[in-house]
Amino acid sequence: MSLFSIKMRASEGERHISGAERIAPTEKIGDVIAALAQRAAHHSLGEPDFINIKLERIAPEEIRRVPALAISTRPAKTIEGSFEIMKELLLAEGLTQQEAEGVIGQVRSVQVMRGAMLYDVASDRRMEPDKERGIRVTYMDAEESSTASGKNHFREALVLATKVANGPGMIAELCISDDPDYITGYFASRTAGYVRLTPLKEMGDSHGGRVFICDSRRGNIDELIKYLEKTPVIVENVPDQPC
Ligand code: WAQ
Ligand code: MG
Repeated sequence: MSLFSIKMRASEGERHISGAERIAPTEKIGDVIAALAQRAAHHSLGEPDFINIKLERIAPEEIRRVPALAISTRPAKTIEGSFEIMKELLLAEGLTQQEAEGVIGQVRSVQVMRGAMLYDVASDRRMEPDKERGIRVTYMDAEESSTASGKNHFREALVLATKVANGPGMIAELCISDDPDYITGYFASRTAGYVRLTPLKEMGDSHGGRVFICDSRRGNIDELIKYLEKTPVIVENVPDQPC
């Protein structure tokens, strides 16, 4: 049976409203398309006037399968407390105080981007070819593709974080949701796993972003970008809920 990449994006005029992606076997594509169309049409950001659903067949030999990162939660009393934990986790990955504070500053102050920043510790520079758009990770899904129309933030984030953590030269990822009512974010790395951090912002704040931290001495940056944007990855053992 063939596998298809299914991508949905919805907008109104220039404004992005919703986007999602799946990898599903032929027999499931009808259900997945229906769920994504529902999701696009009923979004809290408004009704789209353009919905694009694109299907591409994927060669089975191109697909990489990886187990989901181990999940944990480190709740804090305050937002600043969560960022302290984030800093501690960055120091444990070998970043210096200055580097750790630098990347946390970046994710806290970033303007709206479609993708993520890519920060290289070796050169102390951002490596995205397009700094306004960032690096957009695509072609990934959980082994059991969801046909629910609602967004499961946790599940989709765990899939993305697992793909990213397995990239060549990757050290860690920081994430704050841009959804105004979703205040839980995470730190992720191959060694620490997927560490949920909450609260990372105030309710009602629509600021969010991602930083991928890599080391160009440990992996080639062009290969990393190609892997993030193009290599299809299926993540195994993804639960529906954190525990
Ligand atoms: N590739 C790269 N960057 C992305 C992608 C992508 N596919 N999708 C989103 N981003 C960037 C973009 O800058 C967004 O503004 C930012 O990340 C946040 O994206 O365990 O909902 O989709 O409960 O708002 C965390 C779940 C949810 C924590 C994160 O992110 C938990 C979330 P959002
Ligand atoms: Mg969002």
